[in-house]
Amino acid sequence: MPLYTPKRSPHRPEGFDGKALIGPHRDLLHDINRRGVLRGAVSLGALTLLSGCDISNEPHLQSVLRAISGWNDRVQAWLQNPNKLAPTYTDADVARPPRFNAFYTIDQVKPVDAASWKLELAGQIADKAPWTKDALYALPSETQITRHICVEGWDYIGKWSGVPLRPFLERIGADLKARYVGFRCFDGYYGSIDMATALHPQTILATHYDGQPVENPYGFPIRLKTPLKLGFKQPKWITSMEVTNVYPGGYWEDGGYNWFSGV
Ligand SMILES: Nc1nc2c(c(=O)[nH]1)N[C@H]1C(S)=C(S)[C@@H](COP(=O)(O)O)O[C@H]1N2
Ligand SMILES: [Mo]
Repeated sequence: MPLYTPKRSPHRPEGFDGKALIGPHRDLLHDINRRGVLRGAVSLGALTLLSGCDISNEPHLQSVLRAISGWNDRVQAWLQNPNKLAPTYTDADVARPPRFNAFYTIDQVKPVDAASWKLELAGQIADKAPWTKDALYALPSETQITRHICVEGWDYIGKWSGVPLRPFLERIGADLKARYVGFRCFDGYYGSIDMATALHPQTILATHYDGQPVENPYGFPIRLKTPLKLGFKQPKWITSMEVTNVYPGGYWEDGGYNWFSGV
């Protein structure tokens, strides 16, 4: 028995007719592909696959496309910036509480036991000793107020604090020339990012939201936070981290979605 019941299936719904549906959205899709930030054609099928969007639900589909298109615009703006820093916002913009999402509903979220929880390390890392929550929470921390964007067609501004990934990788003796950093999660979710994103100053292992420890539905005790990637690239309730040259894939990516999904 799986622990969690997926709220959507990584398969095309029966009777999927991409051509008929694409009509009214042709311009938006064309726009997204022309700007090409997603690196590879975005098809309506891929979008519905990821978002679990009911493709007969036109308003929803439209909002998904708009969210991606808007995100593309912002990404373009960052690319003009030599430091490639994502925009940051003010305290007044912060959503309280944050908005929950997972591949199952919030009532199915299982508690992580703080005392027995450990961050396991694997792959091209010199010091693979596991980390306790207290040891991680004691490391120097940085705060960012950035926008979280989910391909389902919504976003919010959040205030996340935590351990910047780069100095953490250096500290544990990770091979910074490896290609991927992969994560496994308490709920069976998994994901991976490219090393450039892992080393970016706005990529952190978030321990706090709005000054309080990250609450359970949002990934206690640590979750990845980076404004350079879409929401699904930011695993919550991380239990292990691996540095590797072997493509680790991800929960949605293995269902056919764009792995890069970011800057
Ligand atoms: N472990 C785990 N991490 C996950 C997910 C998940 O289902 N399980 N969903 C992802 C998606 S699609 C989004 S949009 C964000 C939502 O993060 P939030 O609940 O903090 O807003 O978590 C991401 N990380
Ligand atoms: Mo998401």
